Amino acid sequence: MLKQPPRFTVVTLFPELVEGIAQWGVTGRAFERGLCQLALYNPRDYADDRHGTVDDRPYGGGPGMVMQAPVLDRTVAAAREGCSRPVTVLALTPQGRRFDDNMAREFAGLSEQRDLVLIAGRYEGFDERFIAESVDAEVSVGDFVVSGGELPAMLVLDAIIRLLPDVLGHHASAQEDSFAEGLLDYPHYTRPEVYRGQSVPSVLLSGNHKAIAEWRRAQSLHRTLLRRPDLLTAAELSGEDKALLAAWQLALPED
Ligand code: 9D3
Repeated sequence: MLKQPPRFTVVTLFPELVEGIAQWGVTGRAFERGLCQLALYNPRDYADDRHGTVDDRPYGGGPGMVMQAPVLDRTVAAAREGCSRPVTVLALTPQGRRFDDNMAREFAGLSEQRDLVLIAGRYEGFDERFIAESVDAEVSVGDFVVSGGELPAMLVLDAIIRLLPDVLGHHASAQEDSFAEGLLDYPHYTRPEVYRGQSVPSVLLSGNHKAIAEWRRAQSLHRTLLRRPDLLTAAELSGEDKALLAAWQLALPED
């Protein structure tokens, strides 16, 4: 049996905005190569009046509009029918579980068995009964406010698609391991060798591959210690890593 590629469905009032994920760059290539499929459903097409109404004023008053449950339920039902496997439905909301690398890996793995439907909202949000009725989990992409769920849905999809088998070449996927190790990247340089008085670190020109690997590891550790010390608790650290960090920590200002 030929394995079917994961199907990613996005429910959105702005399908043309989301389409870009299948048209550009690494994710575009993945769709082009048939490693995954994109389907787009517009709730406007499932409205029951001739104006294509999808929202209404909130019960209890207050600002903004709320996306109506019946039209969203009908749209998700149609999205399910477009899939040939069981479906997990995620709603992008500011109240959701915070998306991270672990969740991306969880959904990339899940996509071997199940198709994913992502619901992108506009206005103030969804009628809570739609979430109760049709949504398996709510996902947020971080503690900031954006104008709708489309960019969050694309961000989530991009992170998942990069992890699907064969999407990245062997070279790049080895690189990916360095993020899975939980450290920030080391600095990169290319030509010219001197730029506005700044030289490329000489070790990178030495041809000494062991020295280069050690320098890069130290740079990753140092930058993580200075910029994102919270990551160090979960990072995979060798004895040498820990010795370097301990030495640098002594020179760090206390807070
Ligand atoms: C006044 C309360 N606001 C909630 C924080 C209203 C509101 C603002 C923005 C409701 C929805 C939105 C649109 N945002 C999303 O749909 C969204 C989102 C986000 O704004 N931040 C982080 N992750 C996400 S996922 C979907």
